[in-house]
Amino acid sequence: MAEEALLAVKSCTVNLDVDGIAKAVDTALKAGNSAYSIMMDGMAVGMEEVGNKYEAGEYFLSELIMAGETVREGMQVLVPYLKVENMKTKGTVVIGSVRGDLHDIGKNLVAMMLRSAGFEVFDLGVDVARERFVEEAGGRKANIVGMSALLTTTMGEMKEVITAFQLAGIRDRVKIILGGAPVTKEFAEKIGADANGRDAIEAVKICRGLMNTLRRG
Ligand code: B1M
Repeated sequence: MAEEALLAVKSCTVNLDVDGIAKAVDTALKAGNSAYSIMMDGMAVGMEEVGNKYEAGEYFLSELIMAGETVREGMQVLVPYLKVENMKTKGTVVIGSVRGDLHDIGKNLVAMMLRSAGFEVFDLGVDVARERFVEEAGGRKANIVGMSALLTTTMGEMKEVITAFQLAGIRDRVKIILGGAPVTKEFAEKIGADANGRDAIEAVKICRGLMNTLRRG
């Protein structure tokens, strides 16, 4: 029953059923699936298939856009189920998709998970200029800056953002975590980031760890 309901969420995503996904997500919750599992094993797995169809020439840009809308609808249903652990803020995170990158589903997922883990999150959205990362992180006294990139062509911008923090003289004040499908641990190390998160769960674990290093340091 629970497994079947997850499959229905996945199939709504693959079939771009923007009108049906809210009901499918609700059914999956009632069948006992966690909000996180519905996101990862339902919608994210469906997205993977959408990507494959796009690569195979079966889907085009309009279908990718619809898939994004479908997941957004599904996520709305899940927001109240991602409970905040307790009221005390674990730390402040400024997060965004880097300049040139319009992908935000994974970044939104990370932001949602961080919020539900008790972090205060300022989501700058997509196509975020390096200067804005610096301004917002400085102004909001952020502990952590999170950058997301889904394109091999926008990964390079992550290095530029780090350089902008160095030039502004505040690189030492923040920890920087990267994420997104093409980003690797090696790349993160090479460009001088503090960490790379493979998925939203790992991102939360890393941010907790980074907060501990900041407290100790
Ligand atoms: Co585009 N797209 N897309 N796309 N798109 C990909 C990424 C692509 C792999 C598809 C493909 O060819 N198979 C390909 C990139 C190829 C490459 O660079 N190697 C691609 C392309 C080429 C493009 C365009 C160039 C297409 C065109 O215009 N011809 C264009 C570029 C636009 C731009 O950004 N400038 C484009 C546009 C779009 C849409 C806007 C239409 C839409 C995005 C809608 C939206 O986000 N609101 C879209 C979509 C939907 C996809 C796919 C199908 C799905 C991405 C997704 O949401 N995945 C994608 C193919 C794929 O990934 N299978 C594809 C689900 C999501 C949960 O996973 O984002 O990886 P992900 O996030 C994960 C982790 O990566 C990690 O945690 C998340 C949860 O586990 N993570 C972090 C992410 N950010 C993190 C930050 C962290 C830590 C972890 O810390 C800060």
